[in-house]
Amino acid sequence: IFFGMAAGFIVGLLLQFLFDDSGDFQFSIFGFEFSTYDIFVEGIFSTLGQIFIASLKMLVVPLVFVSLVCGTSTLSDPSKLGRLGLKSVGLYIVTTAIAITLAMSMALLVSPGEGINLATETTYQAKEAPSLSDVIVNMVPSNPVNSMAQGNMLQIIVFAVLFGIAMAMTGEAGKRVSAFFEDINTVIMRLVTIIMNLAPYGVFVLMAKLFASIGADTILSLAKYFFLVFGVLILHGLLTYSVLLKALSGLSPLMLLRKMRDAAIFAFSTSSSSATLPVTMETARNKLGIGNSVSSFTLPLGATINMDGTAIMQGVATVFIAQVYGVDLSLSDYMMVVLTATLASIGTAGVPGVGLIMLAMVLQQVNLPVEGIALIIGVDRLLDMTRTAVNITGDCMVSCVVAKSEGALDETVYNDPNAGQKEE
Ligand code: DAS
Repeated sequence: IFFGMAAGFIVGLLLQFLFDDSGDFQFSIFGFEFSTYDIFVEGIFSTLGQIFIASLKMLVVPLVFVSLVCGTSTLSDPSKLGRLGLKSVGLYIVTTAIAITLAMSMALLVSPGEGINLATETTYQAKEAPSLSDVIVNMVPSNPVNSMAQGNMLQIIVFAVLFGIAMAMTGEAGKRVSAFFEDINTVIMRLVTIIMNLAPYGVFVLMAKLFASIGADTILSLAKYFFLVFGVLILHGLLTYSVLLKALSGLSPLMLLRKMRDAAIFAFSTSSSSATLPVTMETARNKLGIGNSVSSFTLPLGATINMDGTAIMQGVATVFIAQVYGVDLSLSDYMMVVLTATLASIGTAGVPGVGLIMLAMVLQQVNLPVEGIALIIGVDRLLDMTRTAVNITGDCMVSCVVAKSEGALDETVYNDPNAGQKEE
């Protein structure tokens, strides 16, 4: 997968160089105008990339529902579910709050927005975000089939947990249904590994398409903002998670980072936590030794509500936009940003670009001009890829801590550097 990513990056830059300097090669067949750029980048790479992402997303709803039903029904006592919920949601909120506080402090140190007065001709139309009470009411699925059809992750999680608890309480019938779901789960995990075999090619086309089309000049004009977000993401992903994992579970941080490589590359190339979920769950189970009863709950939940990387972008972007528009934020404004961004991440699913919608909410909260988002949209795609990789790493770090505390982590698997590698 790594070589697929590297090859895509090189081919993408080559295509960008080829097209930029020698201009696009136009030709017509039977009166139809064609251009090599359209055929290669917009045509082949884009289409194959979309097929790859769609094939990953195809598995998300069945995998989350079935593995969560299995995970919940095998819980010895439902009260364990309450503990799981409290521990995971609690840790997710804490890591997100740390992330955005770190981001804003670094931004205030570096002040990326100073001296920039980019005129923004385009305005950004903010989408209204649900209030917290709406989010809670919306968690209960009025029609579970519809929730699955729409891919409403929180509703699927609620229905699967209730269904699993009911199964655990239904004696013989429940045991038969549970065995049936276990078999389906095995088949779906097999599907995940089949699709993962396509990964090198899928990652290649996604990277080639991106690096053939991203404008290098956009990055230069926002270099300070771009590299500050990138730097805080790496700092949080490597340092914060390592300190928390070591302190809360005693597990080796290096082993976690080493085993997250494939899932992180998936997240980086797809920019979607939910599309990466099948790979994250396969990693948790086969490489980190996390029991299904924990990972089937904490990972889908994490992909939906835990977005530390996104919170980091929001922290830096808020300071950046305040500085560009010459607005001085007070300490209470910064506290409001931490609270809003932490709660905002609970209400939005893990899909590409959701970070910008949440950023609009945060900016509105502190009366900053939402159109400031137009300043950073140009470089957001690359940052989205990096922060999605941080998002899922945070999900796995918390899952390890929770699993260890619940005695549901197999440390021989966790400490085995080759665990979960495909049989040679
Ligand atoms: N791409 C989002 C995710 O899937 C993160 C974001 O948009 O910031 O996690």
